Amino acid sequence: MFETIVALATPPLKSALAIVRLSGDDCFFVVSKMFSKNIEKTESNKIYHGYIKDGEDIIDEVVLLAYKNPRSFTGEDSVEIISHGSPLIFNKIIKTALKNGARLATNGEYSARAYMHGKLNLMQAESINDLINAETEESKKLCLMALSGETTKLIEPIKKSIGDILSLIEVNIDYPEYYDIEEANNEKIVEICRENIQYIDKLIKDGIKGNIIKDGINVAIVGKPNVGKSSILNALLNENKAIVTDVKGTTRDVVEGKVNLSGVVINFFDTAGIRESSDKVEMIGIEKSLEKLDKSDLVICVFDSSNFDDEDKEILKLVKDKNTIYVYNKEDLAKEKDNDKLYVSALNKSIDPLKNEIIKRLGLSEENYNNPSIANTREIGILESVKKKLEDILRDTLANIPIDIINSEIQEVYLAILSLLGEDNDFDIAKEIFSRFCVGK
Ligand SMILES: Nc1nc2c(ncn2[C@@H]2O[C@H](COP(=O)(O)OP(=O)(O)OP(=O)(O)O)[C@@H](O)[C@H]2O)c(=O)[nH]1
Ligand SMILES: [Mg+2]
Repeated sequence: MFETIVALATPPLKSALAIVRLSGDDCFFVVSKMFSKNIEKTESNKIYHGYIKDGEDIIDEVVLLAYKNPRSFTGEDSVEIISHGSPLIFNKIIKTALKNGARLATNGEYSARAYMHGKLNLMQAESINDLINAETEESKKLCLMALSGETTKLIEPIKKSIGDILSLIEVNIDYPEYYDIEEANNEKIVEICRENIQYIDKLIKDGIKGNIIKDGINVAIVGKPNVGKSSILNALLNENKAIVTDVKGTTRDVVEGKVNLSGVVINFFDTAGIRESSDKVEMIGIEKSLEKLDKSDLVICVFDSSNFDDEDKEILKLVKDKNTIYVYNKEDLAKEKDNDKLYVSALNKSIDPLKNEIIKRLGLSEENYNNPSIANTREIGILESVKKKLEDILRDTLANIPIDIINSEIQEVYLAILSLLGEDNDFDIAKEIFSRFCVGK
């Protein structure tokens, strides 16, 4: 029995219209108690016009869309009430639905039900949340490919070949007397492992690129004091966001700003200048700089073109293991220039060489923007563990480990693939995923 749930599907703000959604086994019954028409006999999807009422009190004149199961988003009987967009009205509609037997939906419960009724697999359901959070057109496009099931198709060849080898081994273990069954010999397992490892490796690489398009990257701007880090942030954002002065140690707290470069959201973090200091506040700021430096995907390490000293050398040591772009600011003050170095002048807003270098470092191709990829962090994590398991199986098979041990390892791989799609009946993973959704979804 699926209880009838209710939630606001549109933002909780004043607007022209609002949509209140209901879904559940007795949804039409609940709605009929609060609508001017009885919709219980609705046999196919239908649009009604009428009044939402609390007893005899009319709350609003509405358009009501009734979806007869299974032809609804959730696969259950569902209703969308399109009312006027006043918070007084939609809150009253929700309260009346609760009074008549519905309960409030939890985060992502609509998508969870669509998943439980087989309307979406887990990868598709996850992409709904990603789609809602997409900040660029390019990111939206990738999420739509996932929602339409195109991304799922990338997993199918793995599922099929691992499933095939699994059943072959099981038949060989259970019915060793049937000689006409193709033997699951080691060479076959080795071949399938190798093929899948290679294929998954490409999926992971493409997925990481897709993930950059979908979620953007974090970039820390670091350097000694006064080299022009905050000026660079301001030039990149084209806005005077961070305070700029000629006093060393101006920036204390991390200042953030976002820019869309080539359809990728770049989150910049301007940090406090790093140097030996005894000032308590400045020291806390420097701690924060080091933290950001450590956690960023890319570091912009800034130097002053007119002065490079021991403090810069210390900073070079800090960034040496990071993915770093070295930038020489204050190009206008440079006495001589080196062809290999990247010069900018934040003061003159001459910052394009840095923007271009960031785009280059993203390493994205047309293919990454236009083809489906497994761009979700959870999904990439599963693929990485599957690849690792397949490498173990390959090693064990080559070492002639008994087939029943290999068999249980392959079973684990198969289960992991199912968990990608949410077909392993592990509703706990599903619960964790849906809890990140907003309520009306
Ligand atoms: N000539 C010149 N001056 C610049 C340039 N960029 C920044 N400055 C100046 O350098 C000084 C320091 O700039 P900031 O952006 O505050 O430097 P910062 O690295 O953020 O300094 P801290 O926050 O103290 O670590 C200011 O007086 C800026 O106007 C540039 O391209 N050319
Ligand atoms: Mg600063």
